[in-house]
Amino acid sequence: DSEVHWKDMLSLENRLTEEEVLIKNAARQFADGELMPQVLKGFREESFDKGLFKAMGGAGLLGSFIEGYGCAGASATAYGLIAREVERVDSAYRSTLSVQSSLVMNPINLFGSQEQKERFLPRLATGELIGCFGLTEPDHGSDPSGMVTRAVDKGDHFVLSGAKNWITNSPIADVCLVWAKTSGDEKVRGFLVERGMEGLSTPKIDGKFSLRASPTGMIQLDDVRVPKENVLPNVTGMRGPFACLNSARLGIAWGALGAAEFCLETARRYTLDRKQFGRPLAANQLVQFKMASAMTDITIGLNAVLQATRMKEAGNLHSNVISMMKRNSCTKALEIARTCRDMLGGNGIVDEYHIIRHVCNLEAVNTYEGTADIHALVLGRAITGIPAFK
Ligand code: TGC
Ligand code: FAD
Repeated sequence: DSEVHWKDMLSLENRLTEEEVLIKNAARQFADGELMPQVLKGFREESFDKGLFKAMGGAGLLGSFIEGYGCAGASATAYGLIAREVERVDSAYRSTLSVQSSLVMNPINLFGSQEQKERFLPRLATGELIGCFGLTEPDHGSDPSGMVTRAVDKGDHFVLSGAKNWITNSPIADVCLVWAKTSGDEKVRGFLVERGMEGLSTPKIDGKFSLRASPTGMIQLDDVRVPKENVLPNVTGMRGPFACLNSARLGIAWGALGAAEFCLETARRYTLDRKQFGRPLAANQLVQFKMASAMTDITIGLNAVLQATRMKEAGNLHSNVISMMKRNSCTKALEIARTCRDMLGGNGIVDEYHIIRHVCNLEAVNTYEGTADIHALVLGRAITGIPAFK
């Protein structure tokens, strides 16, 4: 029918496997049934129900691309489809999913010892444990390799000191994956810092106008003693955190377009129903033009990210492509959300219509995991060979 036609003009759905379609449908059902009913309260009151982790885990959404340890072992595309469905509701809930799956479970799976995998992965998969990822510091955001958080080798343990800033879910996390430089060799390593370790504190950042439905905080490390069995043994250098970001950024590239799809569908319904000057708003050329542009960006964007996740599955995806996808999806989604907000007039700024919430959220999504401009510079380096950020 015509509705399916305008929503999927390049037949993306036909290029999904049967399993991916099932996962997508299950994620949609979960997002509508479990997330949508609580999002207004979550955003208004900056509240987050920890039970959400267990619900996501129960639905098989956490670490979905990992084999074993209670995870689904599904494709990279399936992970993207889950992100798309969850972010239709709210970017903060997709953030929760991204951090737990790509930034905490993924590095433990890729770089952890067998003992670490068995100790952490099954409970992170069920949502019994909550993880967070500490890379950004107060003085190092876009340039994380300049980090100053240090780990001093004391024989059977390390002593960690420093601070991480802007950390999704740090205030409620049971385990914080902290990236720090070890004294002596000055190499970056990953440390699994557990709640209860002396000297660890995770204060919440207040006053956010974006991603209010998930807590963001700091990780403060005041001479925290971390046993050696909590160091990720199989990675050193920035390759560690960047491998995590490559996975998360691709999920965001799918997810942000999910938010844009929701905004377009809402604006379409609204402008078909609302009449001004005696006819539906949707009958105006200006309104149709805006919706045509939004639909074009969403369709092309989704098909591009599908191609990228298929390249990842085939093992030939370069991180420059991930930069292109992350930047394109986020800037386009933000622009679409703003335009759709405008099409709802006064109602566009009311949270019950949801679009203003997506606008506010997408501002942060456009900034975190590498800002839109930083990803442009990555592409600029690919084109010219000159790293402009150095
Ligand atoms: P530099 O820091 O000099 O690079 C060091 C080494 O890392 C390699 N590398 C990568 N490897 C794989 N994939 C990538 N995407 C990589 N990017 C860099 C690089 O090749 C080098 O290797 P080696 O062996 O030569 O030492 O970095 P660079 O000069 O290559 O890149 C600079 C820049 C600006 C691109 C990078 O620093 C960057 O991406 N900055 C943005 C910072 C960022 O994304 N932070 C994210 C924090 S986490 C977060 O925001 C979570 S929000 C989650 C949520 O709530 O959903
Ligand atoms: P800055 O690096 O100070 O950048 C400020 C501005 O300057 C930006 O517009 C940027 O594009 C521009 N800029 C910087 N360098 C250059 C340059 N060389 N040339 C041109 N322009 C430049 N981090 C984590 O580690 N874990 C998390 O879980 C996490 N969650 C987050 C959640 C939220 C809600 C937010 C807002 C951030 C989160 N972050 C997290 C941090 C995020 O990754 C950083 O905010 C981001 O990388 C940008 O760093 P910054 O905020 O320090 O900005």
